[in-house]
Amino acid sequence: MFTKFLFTVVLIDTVSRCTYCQVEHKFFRRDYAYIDDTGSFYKVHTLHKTWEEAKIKCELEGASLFYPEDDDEAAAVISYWNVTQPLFQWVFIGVADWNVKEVFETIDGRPISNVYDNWGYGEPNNGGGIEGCVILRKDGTLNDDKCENKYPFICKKTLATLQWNSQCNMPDSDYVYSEQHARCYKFHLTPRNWTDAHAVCNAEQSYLAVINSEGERAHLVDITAAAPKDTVVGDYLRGGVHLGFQNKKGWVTVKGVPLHLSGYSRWAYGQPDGGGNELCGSMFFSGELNDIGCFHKMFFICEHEVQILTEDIKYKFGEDDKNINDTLIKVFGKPPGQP
Ligand SMILES: [Ca+2]
Ligand SMILES: [Ca+2]
Ligand SMILES: [Ca+2]
Repeated sequence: MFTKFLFTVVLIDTVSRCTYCQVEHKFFRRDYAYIDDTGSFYKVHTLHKTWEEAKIKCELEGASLFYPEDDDEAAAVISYWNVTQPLFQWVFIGVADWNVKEVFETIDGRPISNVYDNWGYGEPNNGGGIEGCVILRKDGTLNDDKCENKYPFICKKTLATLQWNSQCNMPDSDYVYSEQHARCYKFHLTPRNWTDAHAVCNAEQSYLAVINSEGERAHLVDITAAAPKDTVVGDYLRGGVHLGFQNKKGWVTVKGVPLHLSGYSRWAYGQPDGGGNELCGSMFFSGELNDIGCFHKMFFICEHEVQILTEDIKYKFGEDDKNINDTLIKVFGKPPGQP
C-alpha cells in the first residue's frame, strides 16, 4: 500500500509541475514507472521474448534487463508487476550462466550470491541439461529455464544513472538538437537492416528520420558528413543511410504520409530503380533519395520530436485530465490529490 501511494505522488508531481523534465522530477520515459523505495524505473514488457532478445530490448531502451538486488527490490517490483500485469506468472531476469556453464551471474558480471538468490525448491536443476537463464516467479522464487523460451521481462533504469538531455527532453545524450528544425537527430554508426533500424529508433522514442524540407535535407547531409563513418569496418552498404519511408503499394513515410506530400521527395538520378526488390527508403550521402533492398545493412538516422512531458502523460493515459485521473484511480486505487 505504501508503495502504491508513492507511485501516485510521483505521477501527480510530474503532471502538475513538470514542463521540460529533469532528473529531479524522476522521469525517465513515459513507458517506465518510478518506484521510490528502490530509486529506479521499471517497465514490464508484455511482448514475450527469448532471454537474449529481452536483454537487447532493454539496452535499446537505454535500460537493462532487471534482476532484484535484494528481497526489498524483489517485493517492490513483484508488487508493481501484480498491479500492471497480474496474469504474468514469471519473467526473465538479468541472470544467466552466460559466462561459465551452471555458474549464474548477473548481466553485469556479479555472482548471484551477491544479489537476490532465492531459488525455488530443487532449483537450479538445469532441467534436460539445457537450462541456463533465470526466471523470477510471482511467488518470489527463482528457477533456471531454457534461454530460448519466450517470456515476459522487466527492464530497469536506476535514477543514479539517469542523464537527461534537456534540449531534446529525453534521456539519450547522443541526440543532438537542431534549433532550425526544433527537433533532435541521432546518427547511428552501427549498420543495421531497415527493419532493425526502424525498431531501434522506435525503442529510443523516435522514428527513422523523414525529410520534410530542403532545409532538413541539408541538415541530414551535414550530420552524415560529420559522422565518423570511416572508422566503421565490416560488411555493410556504404554511401547511404536508411530513412523513414518505404514502398507499401506506393512510397509512404513512417508517419503514414505519402512521400510526395511529405515536403521532400527528390530521388537521385534514375531512382527509384529497384521495382519489387527495393522496397525500403534511403538517401545517398548527397541527400537524394534511393530505393534499396530492406535487408541491406546501412547507417541510419533517428529523428526525435521534442515534446513537453504533460504531452507524454496524455499520450500514456488519455486525452484529458479526467482520463488521467480515472487511470490513476484504476491503477493505484485512490483518487490522485486526495490524502
Ligand atoms: Ca529449472
Ligand atoms: Ca523530419
Ligand atoms: Ca535504387
